[in-house]
Amino acid sequence: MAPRNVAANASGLLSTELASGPDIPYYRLKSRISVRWWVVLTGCVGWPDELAARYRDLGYWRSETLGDLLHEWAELYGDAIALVAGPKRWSYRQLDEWADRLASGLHRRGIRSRDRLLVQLPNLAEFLPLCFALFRIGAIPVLALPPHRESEILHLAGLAEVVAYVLPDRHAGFDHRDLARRARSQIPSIREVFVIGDPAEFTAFADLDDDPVRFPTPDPADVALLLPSGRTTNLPKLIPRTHDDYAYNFRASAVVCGLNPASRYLVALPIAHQFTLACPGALGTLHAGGTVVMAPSPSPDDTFPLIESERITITALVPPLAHLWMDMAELVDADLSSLSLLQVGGAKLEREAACRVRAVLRCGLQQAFGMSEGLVNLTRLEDPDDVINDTQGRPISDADEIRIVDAADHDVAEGQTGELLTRGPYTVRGYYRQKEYNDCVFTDNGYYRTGDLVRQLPGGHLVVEGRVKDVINRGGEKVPVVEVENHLLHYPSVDEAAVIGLPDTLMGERTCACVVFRGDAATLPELIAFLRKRGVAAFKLPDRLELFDSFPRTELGRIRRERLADEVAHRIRGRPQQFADGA
Ligand code: J2J
Repeated sequence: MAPRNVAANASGLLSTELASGPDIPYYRLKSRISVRWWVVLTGCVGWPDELAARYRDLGYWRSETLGDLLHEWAELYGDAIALVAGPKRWSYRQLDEWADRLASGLHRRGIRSRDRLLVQLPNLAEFLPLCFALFRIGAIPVLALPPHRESEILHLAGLAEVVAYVLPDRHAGFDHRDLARRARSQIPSIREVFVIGDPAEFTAFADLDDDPVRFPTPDPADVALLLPSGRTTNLPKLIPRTHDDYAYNFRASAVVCGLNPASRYLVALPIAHQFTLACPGALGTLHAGGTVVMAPSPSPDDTFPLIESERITITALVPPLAHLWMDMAELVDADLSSLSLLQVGGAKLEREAACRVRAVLRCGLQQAFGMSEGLVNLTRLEDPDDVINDTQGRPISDADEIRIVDAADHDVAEGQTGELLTRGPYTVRGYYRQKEYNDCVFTDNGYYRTGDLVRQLPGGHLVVEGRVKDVINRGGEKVPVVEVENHLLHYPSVDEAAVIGLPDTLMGERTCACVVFRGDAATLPELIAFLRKRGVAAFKLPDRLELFDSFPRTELGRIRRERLADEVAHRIRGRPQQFADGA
């Protein structure tokens, strides 16, 4: 099979539901129960005091801030190379100084503690010092992904009331400054736009440089960053991650992956994604004293030469990219011998592909099943082959609590499939500014409802069997169906729209827009052009269009999506598969 267009598309990964409710000081609403609400960043939910104390006593949380951690690493690892991007390299000390100078420069431009900044950067060196500079000030990066467009950007910027937007001039053929113009005209809180490259009328990122000053250390229990979630069916919600919890997330992941100063991690997927940033990702590698190497894209054209020249030892991919790498490795003569571990996650890696990884790429495989909300499951380096091939790993922390429940929230019998609920020292207790939604997605005793259907093997490993949430997992990129449907409904002749997932050998799932038109039907290219114009990210565009006269509905009027999927499957059996990208 020819895996076309995968590298171009598999560079996002996330999404979710429209902002609701004002900035409510939750600690007032819930103060009767023993929950700590951060007074500092309003709209966030903390861990109960007793639990927070326990996590501290047991050493999961070390009361460190992410900004100070880089100082520590600079002390420990000094002149060792921390970061490589293109021909440039930075030692730990240089990275530390860069972050300090940037923090001063940002502060001079008015960035203060608890300010939120929308950071939308591809795999550029600047990403890391920028995040550390913000961590030091106590300002909070909101990490958008490079493929996000107007739809997500305006939503995230408005939801977090960001004061600034940091972006590249152009990336992947797209001029991000146009996006900045629209964001600045529509989001009144945006005061500054910092551009890496040609700034046009905005401020050049390169000018953010000033003599270092020390900032008051933020509270380690406070929010360090906000990540968009792929959990919900509409526009992204934001996940608050604290210094304490995030540090533990990448520390524990680095231990499971056996990272050490000789580790050389290739950032192939977008660095802004939780998998690439902290599982163990770039931050886990820095924690271990290793080297982080930026790849401009995950395509073999960019990554294979880097693996060879930089002697990469570990990297992370989503399944469609793992397929692409294997296909290419069989075709070209690339020296990938330094690679000792390939992590594959974001979507399920089928057994056949898992077996092929080791045979073709001649490296170890680790299956990863994580979520930006927290919980990370990894297979262990020492697990038997069958466990690595057939499971999506087990929790990285002995403090991770999981339950597998039926529709009535009762624990299923051992080995049975049910929805995975989880809580622990690095799993959030609530989305940012989402009081009502939080009441649905978190149980009264703080478990996060993942929406994933899993079963657990006696050794603790989980097998992902499906999902209950209405999100399509398109090769690791999460397509929120309601958001896309709402955009489709704006097309003049669309009467009704339902987006469903179709099974696909390469991507796991692809998207199909089922549409009832009034009057003239549009073609798929016409709908795609329309969605693009509305600022919908490329990975959310439908792969296929199917026309209906009307939708099957329940007595309550809800669309029967499973019937639609059956009908489309029936139609496909009658004619060859034809997706928008020609696959
Ligand atoms: C099946 N589904 C999977 C897998 C994720 C670390 C950190 C974040 C993510 C991530 C990640 C899956 N098999 N192996 O993968 O390793 C689906 C689940 C999950 C959702 C989270 C990692 N790995 N998923 O993917 O926030 O449905 O984080 O709830 O983007 O991806 O998506 P996201």
